[in-house]
Amino acid sequence: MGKTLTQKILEKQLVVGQYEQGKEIGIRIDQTLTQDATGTMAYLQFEAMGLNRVKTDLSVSYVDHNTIQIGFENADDHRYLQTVAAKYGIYYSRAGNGICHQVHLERFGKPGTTLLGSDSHTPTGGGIGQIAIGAGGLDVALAMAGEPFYLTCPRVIKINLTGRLQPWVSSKDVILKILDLFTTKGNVGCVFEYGGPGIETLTVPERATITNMGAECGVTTSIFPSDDETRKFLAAQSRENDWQELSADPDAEYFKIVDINLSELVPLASTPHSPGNISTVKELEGLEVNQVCVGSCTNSSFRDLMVVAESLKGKRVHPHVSFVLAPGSRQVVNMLARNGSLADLIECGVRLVENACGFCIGNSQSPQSNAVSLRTSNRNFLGRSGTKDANVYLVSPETAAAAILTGKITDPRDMKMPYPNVEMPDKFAVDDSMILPPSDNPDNIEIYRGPNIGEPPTNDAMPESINGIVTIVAGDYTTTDHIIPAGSRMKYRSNVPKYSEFLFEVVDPDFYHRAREIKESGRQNVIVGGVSYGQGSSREHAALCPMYMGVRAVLAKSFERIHTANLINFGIVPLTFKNEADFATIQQGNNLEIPDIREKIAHGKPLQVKNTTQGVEYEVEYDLSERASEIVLAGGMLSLIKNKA
Ligand code: MIC
Ligand code: SF4
Repeated sequence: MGKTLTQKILEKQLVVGQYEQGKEIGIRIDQTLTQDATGTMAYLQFEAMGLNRVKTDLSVSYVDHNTIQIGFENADDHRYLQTVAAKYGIYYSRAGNGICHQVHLERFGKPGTTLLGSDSHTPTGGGIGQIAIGAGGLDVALAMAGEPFYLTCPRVIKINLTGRLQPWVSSKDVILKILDLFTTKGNVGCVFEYGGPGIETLTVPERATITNMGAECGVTTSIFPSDDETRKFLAAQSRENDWQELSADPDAEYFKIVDINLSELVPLASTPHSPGNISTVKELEGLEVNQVCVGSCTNSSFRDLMVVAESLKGKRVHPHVSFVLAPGSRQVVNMLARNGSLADLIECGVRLVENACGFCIGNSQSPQSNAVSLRTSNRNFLGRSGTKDANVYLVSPETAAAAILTGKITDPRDMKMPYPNVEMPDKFAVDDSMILPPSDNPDNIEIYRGPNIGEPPTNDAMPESINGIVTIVAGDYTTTDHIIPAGSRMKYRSNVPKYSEFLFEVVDPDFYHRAREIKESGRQNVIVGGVSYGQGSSREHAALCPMYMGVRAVLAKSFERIHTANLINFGIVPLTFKNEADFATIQQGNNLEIPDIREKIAHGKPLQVKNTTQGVEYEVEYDLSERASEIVLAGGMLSLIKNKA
């Protein structure tokens, strides 16, 4: 039987276990990336491991999230990151150089290798034929220390592309179609592997848009073969030597095959407040738009911004629309400047902002109250834009361009404009001067630590029994943006006690006070969640801050992959209801006892939960490998490492 591309790469990298669907495996990681918002904690954890240098082939530290710099905290963190990178053998991409995923694709991504990134959109690298996976910062720190990365050996789903995209329909519409088919839940442990004749019609940046936003389906990663298009892209980035041809065997067996005919796709949009709520643009037509934001790691390539620039050339932004553009990288903006498109955009009335995450993470450009905001980014969770009652729609650059001109949601195919034919350049404007290599004299580097940097907190071992209180009953699809907001709060990422004050701020601003009271009374906090708990980002603070507040268990209907791993890494046990109907019996403030939890997890025995307030008792389940049980019982990975030392 032939092999999928995923299997070929994972088998090559396998260091623990056997390639068997559903089993835990450990793989060697070739490359890592971090960004500043998750990176400070990741490097503090790396430092705590006591190594002199990273053990990966390549590690890159990007600064792209917290670049607004209101107050000293962000700039101090950047300086910390720069000195750590210089000392430990890490490349440092300075603020202003661009968004980690875009820059990594341009300058470092290598077909056939593995990349682990402390950001959930790391699968962008799948566009170039890399197995690129998002993870919590601690897992990335461990990978930098040469440890294997553990994952569930995936079920590989083939997405078979046929046909060709029609004018004004683009790769964003492909991934929105996939979100429509697969939704944001139920895909844990899967990989989307693309194939079929349609892939030849897509360039690497278009493929990367698709693999980037596969993250919203909750898959482990997404990957395209490495073919002649990949070679051309790498050659245009002056990196043809990094190319190798890679594809699945023709007789590879897949868990499932889903066909998508590109020729039949139409412009689509995610409607508020989930990337999985899909409508056609036609269905939304006429809705007045207040803001259009173009950029983010999903849609900020040269191709995407050229489509927008060409569509707007010689025209003016609609008077009711605020048009914001955040280019993906310095390379992209440089090329737009050189070919005159930047001037076209400025003439049109763009509000040009830094090459960074910016609006996408809600640290700037929050729209007005009740706004309709069209964005080319990948997440429209409640409150993420910084304006809680805003309605954010996720669209393609083409649909964004139409709304910039008309002030309404408009099907771009009806604009009666010629479709911009953007050719991929033979040579991109390569200039790595904003990527600083590590120091040749690491001993001379002193690490800078501003007052915002605290020690990463650790946890105590799991108690014999849990005698806890339900601090919150969170609903279905609770995302990490609900658990701990980013935006203007993100500057406290290096200061866990302070950042913890904002836990569940968007949905329940009193959470912190209740949790503190319970913790101070010597009881444990227990979080109860619905379906797909922990969707979205990789931010480990969604586990680290609850841990700091004394949360010991999360009991949910189901969990998403990265968040589960983060909970385990910080000594919080993820439990699921054996019978989902038991969820309805729990209320905030109930006493929950889990007797003999230590002993039972250690021996893999079933766990009983007693709700002594409601007088009910039932079984809950957990799916922990031997390795994961050991971590949870020790009180998290750092405690385990300390115990072993
Ligand atoms: C996001 O898009 O939500 C983020 C901000 O990039 C996060 C990482 C973070 O919270 O720092 C992600 O996607 O993992
Ligand atoms: Fe940055 Fe947004 Fe991409 Fe996250 S999704 S890495 S915040 S651009």
